[in-house]
Amino acid sequence: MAEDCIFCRIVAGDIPGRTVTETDHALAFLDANPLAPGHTLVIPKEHYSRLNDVPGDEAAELFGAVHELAATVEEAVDADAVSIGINDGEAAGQEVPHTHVHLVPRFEGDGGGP
Ligand code: DGP
Repeated sequence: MAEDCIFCRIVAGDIPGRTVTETDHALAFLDANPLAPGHTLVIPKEHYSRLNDVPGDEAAELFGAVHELAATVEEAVDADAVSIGINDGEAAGQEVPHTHVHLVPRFEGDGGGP
């Protein structure tokens, strides 16, 4: 755990996160600043800054959770599609340096996305 990491603090239960689901090594919770209703973040529970820092087995679990959740998140808010993305590094727009996958429900004509 990184003491000053907001996502590590959510994993630890120190600050509230609206959990969607969790596995041994991955946690999914609702984004506090959603681009659309149901915007979900999926993170490794361990602190890794960038995707490439995540060990392969934990990355497989992370993307297994993404795979399972994509349709669930879409259906939960009656969306038409879902955008799945990672801002991997500051220059890519990563603001929270604990790697995370965005699942953003999309609606016909919404013009949005990560
Ligand atoms: P990115 O720019 O890819 O690093 O996205 C960071 C996302 O994290 C952004 O959509 C807002 C979200 N976020 C930031 N702080 C918190 C928080 O304390 N709780 C939750 N649930 N989401 C947060």
